[in-house]
Amino acid sequence: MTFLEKLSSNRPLLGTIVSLPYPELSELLSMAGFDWLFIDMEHGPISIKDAQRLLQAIKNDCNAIIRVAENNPILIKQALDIGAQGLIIPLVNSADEARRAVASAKYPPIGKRSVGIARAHGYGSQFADYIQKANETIAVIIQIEHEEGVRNLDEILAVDGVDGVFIGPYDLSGSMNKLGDVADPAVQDAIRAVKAACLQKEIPVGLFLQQADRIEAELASGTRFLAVGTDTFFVWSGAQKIIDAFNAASQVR
Ligand code: 3PY
Ligand code: MG
Repeated sequence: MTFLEKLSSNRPLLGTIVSLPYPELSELLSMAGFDWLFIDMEHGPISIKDAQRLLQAIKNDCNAIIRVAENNPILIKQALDIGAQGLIIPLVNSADEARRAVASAKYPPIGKRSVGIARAHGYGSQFADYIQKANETIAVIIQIEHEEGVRNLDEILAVDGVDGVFIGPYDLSGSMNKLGDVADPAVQDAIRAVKAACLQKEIPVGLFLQQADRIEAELASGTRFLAVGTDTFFVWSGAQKIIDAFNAASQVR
């Protein structure tokens, strides 16, 4: 199933962020059972070649969605050409920016994506099939993560071709002068407003959570797709548990 097909079903989707350029990580996390992987090319050291290797290693029915470094047609076409099933475009603050994101992701006549031959096209062997279906099968997810984007939300959500909204709580907190304080009531109010607008317009809304404790509340409030944790957080938190257990045991002795 494509990510877009999963998004249009009623089942909530669980993803996680891959921030390091090791195919073993995307292989392992896809085998673990995540519905989708958020391959992060905005922050961290993943190059386009690394991202292709990450995509090639994915197993099972797990979809690769790439967050590009910025709303830029070159970065967007490269991410799609290596075979991403969807895009997350950071910091979309206006309807014009949303239109630019959609135009970069769609082939003519809808958009301006230029045509090449790459992994997405079976290196040429599935070219005709891919270019015929791409506009309908690729998910364009925009990030609302700035108070300007929240202010312009209605006009952004009216843009044709926006398949989903992914809220970035951390950048949103920064734009509101509360950097890192995602639990701040004003930040939470803004998040609620974005969710409410998306729910009302039946646009799937997603969110990043650092930890699992808020998953239930998020699903109850209508969040349809989650990215929970990051590869580095899994290593760090797993290591921390062992260190804590060791420290507790060695104090007892
Ligand atoms: C943010 O919190 O700013 C994000 O972009 C999370 O993915
Ligand atoms: Mg962000």
